[in-house]
Amino acid sequence: MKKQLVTLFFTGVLLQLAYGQGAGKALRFDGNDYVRVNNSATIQLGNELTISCWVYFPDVASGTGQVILRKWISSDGGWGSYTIYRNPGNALACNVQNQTLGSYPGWTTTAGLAAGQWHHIAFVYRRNAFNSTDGIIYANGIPMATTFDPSPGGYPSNFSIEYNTRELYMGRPPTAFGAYYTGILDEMQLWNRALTQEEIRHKMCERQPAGQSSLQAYWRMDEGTDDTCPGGQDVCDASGKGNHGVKF
Ligand SMILES: [Ca+2]
Repeated sequence: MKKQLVTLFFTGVLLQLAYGQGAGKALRFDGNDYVRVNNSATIQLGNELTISCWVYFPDVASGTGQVILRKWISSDGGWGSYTIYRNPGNALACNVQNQTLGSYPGWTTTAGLAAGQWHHIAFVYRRNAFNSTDGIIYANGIPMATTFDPSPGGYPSNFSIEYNTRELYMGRPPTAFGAYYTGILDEMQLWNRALTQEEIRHKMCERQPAGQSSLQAYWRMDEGTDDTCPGGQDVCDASGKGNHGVKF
């Protein structure tokens, strides 16, 4: 599909210089760009998940939460199954939600990430104790200190992440709040299990083979040219699960 905006372009040199991982190109979001991925059973990650990617923030964010990634539940995106935000001060905020229960337990890092350099980030959630220990946010393989907010709806023992057929978006906020993401993303991975710290530290610098049973989506963002994925889509899923995305 031909939906490219000129403001959505590619970089790659920075990443190679910064980490030498040979990750090729990345996707830059200039504040009105986003990627849409249609729903599939494989991106409904269950109640145990890991979301990881490389980020580059050009500055220190001051405004309301920028959406790095969110799988929508409601039609306006006000509810989302799982979300990663870039918050003011370049703090990271992650949550999981159940709209029916009115529950959205979330974790926010107490420190922000430095602007002008690459970081590897990961959000690991495992429904287990129904308290703060169920979520961990890593930066560069190290767990960050977080504050936990069980939400006004609480984090009840019947909590289950709510999933439906709504799309997943990278960069796009809900209609009513938040902001478009400004920055670069690369090597976004969705797993339907909680990776260990050791796994995160190993995988952050290695290319993942396709066909791993728990790797549900893997956007390497190396395409450089639109319409090159199966179905004429733009952001190819290298997991083998077919969750290709379209740029807007
Ligand atoms: Ca890449």
